[in-house]
Amino acid sequence: MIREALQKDIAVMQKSSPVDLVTETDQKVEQLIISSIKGKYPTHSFIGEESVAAGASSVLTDNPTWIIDPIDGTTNFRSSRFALIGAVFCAAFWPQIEFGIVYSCIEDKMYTARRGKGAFCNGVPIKVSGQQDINQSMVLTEMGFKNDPEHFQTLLANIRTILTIPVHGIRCPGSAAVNMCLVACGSADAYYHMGIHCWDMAGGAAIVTEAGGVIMDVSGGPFDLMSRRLIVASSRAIADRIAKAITEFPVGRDDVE
Ligand code: LIP
Repeated sequence: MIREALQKDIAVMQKSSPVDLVTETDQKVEQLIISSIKGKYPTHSFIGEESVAAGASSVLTDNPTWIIDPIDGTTNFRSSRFALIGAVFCAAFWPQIEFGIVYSCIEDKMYTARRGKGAFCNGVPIKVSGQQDINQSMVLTEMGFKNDPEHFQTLLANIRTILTIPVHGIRCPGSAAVNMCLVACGSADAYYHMGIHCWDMAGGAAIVTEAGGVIMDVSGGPFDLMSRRLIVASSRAIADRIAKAITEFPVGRDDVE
């Protein structure tokens, strides 16, 4: 559906800000995923990006829950048919993430992982680079959260701090889920972000963990799916170094309604 939509004009609607966009395709893909799963598992719960935008709850309960981002990288999708666009879904069987799926649909790469069973790209096992040295690392992050001068100041200061460690480079590819998969398959060594949501992180969290990566909160504490912030890395040494380098800014939580 996403690939087909790219052949046509894409009408974009703004949600909370100019960096928070939705298209008809986001909504259709989410409906398709939810209705397919509901047919098989009628009692399960769902947290979907577009359903939450329309008023549904984003509180994770102890019912088996599917967390869905129909298009992760909507800005890439609408603006330039930029190559990295992911469709994400994962199943969270509280308090654990049971499996994650991220489909990078332009590249036609299907990343999958199941707890304790490894991570794969198009069926081939993947693993993180194992890089331990921050000076040799490629770091990913993203620029968009909200249009707020104070937020931008901290965000840019963090990028400057990381660059001057120094690292090999910083990239902002535009899809949180695909970024996590790039770390999972060793194309990048770390990714940090504040201001994303549980649906951006859940599928990739399963994949990067099963690929041997480290996932933690930006404070250096344990990863919290509802916290809207994370660091993933090829090693604890790199994750800890990034946590030490960056300054936090408030982003709120997904489970506060
Ligand atoms: C997007 C993320 C991206 C981030 C955007 C947004 P969406 O998710 O994947 O990395 O920079 O602000 O959160 O909204 O396209 O699902």
